[in-house]
Amino acid sequence: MLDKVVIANRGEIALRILRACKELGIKTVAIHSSADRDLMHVRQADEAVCIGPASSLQSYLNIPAIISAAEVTDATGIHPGYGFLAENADFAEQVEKSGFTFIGPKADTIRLMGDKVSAIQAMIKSGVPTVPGSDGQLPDDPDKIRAIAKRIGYPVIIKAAAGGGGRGMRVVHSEAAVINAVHVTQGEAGIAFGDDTVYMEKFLENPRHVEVQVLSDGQGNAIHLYDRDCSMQRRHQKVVEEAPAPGIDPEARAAVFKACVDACNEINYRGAGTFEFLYENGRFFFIEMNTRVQVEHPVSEMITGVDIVKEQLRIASGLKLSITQDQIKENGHSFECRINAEDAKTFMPSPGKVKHFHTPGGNGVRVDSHLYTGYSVPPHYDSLIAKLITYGEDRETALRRMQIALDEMVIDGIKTNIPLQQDIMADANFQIGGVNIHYLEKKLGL
Ligand code: MV4
Repeated sequence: MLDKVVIANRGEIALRILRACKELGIKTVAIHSSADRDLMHVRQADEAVCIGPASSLQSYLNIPAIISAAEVTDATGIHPGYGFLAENADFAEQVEKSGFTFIGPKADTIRLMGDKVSAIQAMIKSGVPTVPGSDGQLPDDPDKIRAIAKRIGYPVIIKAAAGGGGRGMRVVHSEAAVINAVHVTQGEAGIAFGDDTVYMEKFLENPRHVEVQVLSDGQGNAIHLYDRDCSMQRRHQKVVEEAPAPGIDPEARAAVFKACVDACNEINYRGAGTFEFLYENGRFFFIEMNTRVQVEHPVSEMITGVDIVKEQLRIASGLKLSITQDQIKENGHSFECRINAEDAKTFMPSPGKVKHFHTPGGNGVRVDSHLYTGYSVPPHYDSLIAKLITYGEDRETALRRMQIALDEMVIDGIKTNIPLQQDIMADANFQIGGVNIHYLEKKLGL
């Protein structure tokens, strides 16, 4: 097992990783910016190193500073969490070249999935269903581009190969607009990512966002932890997630889970990963793969009993998965509400001092949060301050528990989106289940 791990992140996920390390008897090093000295996990880690000023670029994104911190503390592994450097293949490569274990996939795998064109091609090869599209980089010849769009059928969407997560995309409704849209997307991608490669897909008008959690030890053992529905989002920021995705045909689910596991074995995937799909009219269409632990991983833990972060640490230690597929049973239902330090109506960030923090509890309630009374939420980073997670033997029970937990939760001193979450939990269509990716923005009148 890894001896000592640098936690290259902050906030709730740093605390989540710290707790998993402690359970496994792994020593911990918190690295933090000068604005983050008072973070909960910094106090609780075995060692702490300040690696730079508040600005993320000079701290949590500063590769040499992070590797130096691993060197001076004699750490053996580095866990990147999510965001920041978690899907930066160059970081993973430099970590390994410096003699440390990167707790995640091999750099080449991160690179393969970071380029959405090569990711889609790998999925096609492994039998994962993809969106009808160019299945590769678009050619330069305008006649060929028009022919591809005609075969796919309008509307189509032009996406940057180096994009993802909603960046670098453009919808096209007619042949008259397609060539210009390709050129504009290429231009933007070249500036934003330094790579102007673009590809084309059929634009799905009203899909749900359903993703599949996998774990694979890179030693021939890959498993899935079922699906999550993350359709409740605004501007590509997820607001509520749940597991399993409700109302999906059991045969379609079984087929997509098998395809994801087969793909992990085919590419010899190592670590935790997520296959992102659009789901429309009973069918799954792969769009991207995330090669990190995700914010919403707890809902999958709740319905399977598997500790995803501990499995990440085991896999990185060279151990085999501690569980096989047939030892895992999908059980009950789980929701996660992301609690953000922001105005519930305007979504403006609301950093500041937490005057009082009271966490909800009771059967089936989990709170993943670094907050405590007296803590000041700094203005420099993401506004996620807590994840409120509930479990129930069925969806109704988990949802009711979430409503009760939201009512119990007290965060005084700063604004939070708890009122928005209460509105969503009371929404009749959300309660039925299976709303699409546009639902929340429409409800909010955007
Ligand atoms: C799409 C799509 C419709 N059709 N691709 C946005 C984020 C990125 N991961 C992919 N995205 C989309 N790709 C096709 N072919 C609609 C979206 C999309 C979306 C996807 C998931 C969750 C929220 C979204 C919000 C707007 C658009």
